[in-house]
Amino acid sequence: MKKIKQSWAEPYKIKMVELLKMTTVAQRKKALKEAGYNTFLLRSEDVYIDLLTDSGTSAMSDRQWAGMMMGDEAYAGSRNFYHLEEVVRDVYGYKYLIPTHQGRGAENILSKVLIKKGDIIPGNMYFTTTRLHQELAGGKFEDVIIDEAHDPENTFPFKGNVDLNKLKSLIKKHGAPKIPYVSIATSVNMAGGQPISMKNLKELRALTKKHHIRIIHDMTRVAENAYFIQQKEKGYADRSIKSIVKEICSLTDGATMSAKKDALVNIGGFLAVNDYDVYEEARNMVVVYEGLHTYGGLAGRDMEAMAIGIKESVGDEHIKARIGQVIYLGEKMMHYGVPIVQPIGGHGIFVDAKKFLPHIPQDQFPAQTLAAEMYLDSGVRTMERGVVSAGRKPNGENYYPKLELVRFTIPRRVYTQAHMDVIAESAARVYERRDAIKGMKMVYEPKYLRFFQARFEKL
Ligand code: PLI
Repeated sequence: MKKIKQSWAEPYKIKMVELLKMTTVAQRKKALKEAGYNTFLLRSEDVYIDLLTDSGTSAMSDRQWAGMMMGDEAYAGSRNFYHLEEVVRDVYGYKYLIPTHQGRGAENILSKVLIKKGDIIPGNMYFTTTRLHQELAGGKFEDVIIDEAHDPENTFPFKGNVDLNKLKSLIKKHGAPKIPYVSIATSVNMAGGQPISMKNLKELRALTKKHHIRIIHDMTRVAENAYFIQQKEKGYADRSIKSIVKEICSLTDGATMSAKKDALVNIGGFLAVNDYDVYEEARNMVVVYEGLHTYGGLAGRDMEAMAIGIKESVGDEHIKARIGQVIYLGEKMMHYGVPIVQPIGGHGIFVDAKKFLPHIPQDQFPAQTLAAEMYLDSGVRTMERGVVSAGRKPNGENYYPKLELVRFTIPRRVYTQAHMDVIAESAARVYERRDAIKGMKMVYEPKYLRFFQARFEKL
């Protein structure tokens, strides 16, 4: 008998729906012009399928909503804080917890606590807010990700890995005391949601231990990284996502978390560390920037939803369906010949805009242009992850990243497979008419994180 394949499917059913507005091409043309061709400046009402980000856009479960009703809104010592602390210890294993309003709140505090002027912070590719906080604290980020990560067509399964030789040269050049920590992201966002392997992380732990350098983990998408380890790394096929997540965390000294991604909440984040001294200083600082250390800018109900979301986020069936949907979209786009970053990553499909629009030079913003064209075609909102996102160096020069990508980010538990079909077909239509697409010029550039608010005009 022929073996019939077993498809993945969502481990939930839909209890409530949000109706979407359909728009015409003429309406989208107008909306796009008003938004300065920046998809961040569109009104969400004018968007049909919103793939801008997976941050804060996931659907909460009925249990999380029930948790919201159990918020203890005391100024100090909220019950929900203690629940969250217990869950963070159980699921991730970090000792001390400081809640923050979102990930960058934790990055700000951590950078201020650990970085001194002139310090070097090596990491497996930059992330926008993370690097900016490191720079604002007086540090300099140095990319030590493996070269494969900068090549969209390289299919190495762990493109989030650290090149240990690059790190060794940095230690040699600057000396370990100048390196307060190595900044390690699981599921490297800017590389296309690419995972780091457990083997690489273990080797990194051994090297950093030798030099007394901390590893700080950007654990925003740690469960998604764990899925790739389970699927692709030798010795992990029979391990649960939960146990892999805990093992990853155990190889690091502390973490910043944007709970708006993996942890399935609309707002929230935290800093978690094992070192009491770091905790003490961060706890002191959180009251300046975020709020008391038992709420850190969050309502009690937000902390409760986060605690429940963290538990759901490490479910094997949840992650299998979550990444199954991303892979479904990616394979469909590849079927139409659309050039995407490979292997398919955890939180979205990253289209290679340099390859999609080879006639548009990087300083005419191919990825920004393509994101605008996608919206025009179908009302699907995507995001630029290229030269605009990369921004400028502290000396004012532009960063020119090798990767010039458009991110089709999939919110968790929000869209259906039929939506994925519509998205892939729209990308295919834009690809068909790619030769006629012209680039853009930037007409307004904000000082910080320019991709959020920059404005463009068509050439
Ligand atoms: O958006 P925040 O402040 O909660 O978190 C910042 C942040 C830190 N690290 C990583 C890897 C992120 O992806 C991240 C935020 N990402 C956004 C907003 C995104 O659209 O990918």
